[in-house]
Amino acid sequence: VAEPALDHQKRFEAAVDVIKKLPKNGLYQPSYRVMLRFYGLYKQAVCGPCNQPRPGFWDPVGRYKWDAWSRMGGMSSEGAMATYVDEMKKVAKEVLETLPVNEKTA
Ligand code: ST9
Repeated sequence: VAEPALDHQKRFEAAVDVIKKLPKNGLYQPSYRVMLRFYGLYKQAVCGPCNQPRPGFWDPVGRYKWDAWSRMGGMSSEGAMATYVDEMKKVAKEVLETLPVNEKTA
């Protein structure tokens, strides 16, 4: 039986890899909200809690990213990895369910 923490990490790495390999412009366009949610979980999993200063007025994108990361608070790295995988599965399921069925042959 595999170490549960290691298991989380493997699944997380696989999920990260899938997301990195998705085409930028596919059938499904995630909202900024969804992207920021994954971003926050990713940073928390990889870097731990956000302890950087919030970017200033001239970097609105940086501030959105910082906010998404900070929102994770003190969540553990393992918790962030597990949540990232769970939410990716949920989104993938939703996407696959809404894809048009155009292969009906019967
Ligand atoms: C489509 C296919 O339509 C339809 C069927 C698909 C069915 C399966 C669906 C699965 C759903 C998954 C949901 C997607 C949600 C998208 C989340 C995006 C975040 N995760 O190295 P950099 C950080 S597909 C989170 O410069 P890359 C990294 O730390 C059509 N964050 O860029 C850095 O921040 P900072 C839709 C990550 O490597 C910043 O991002 N296609 C991850 O060139 C930039 O990193 C898509 O949605 C990660 N895995 O790009 C494409 N990796 O600077 C989604 C890095 O602060 N993918 N970061 O350190 C992408 O947009 C990019 O691959 C990327 C990384 C942004 C995740």
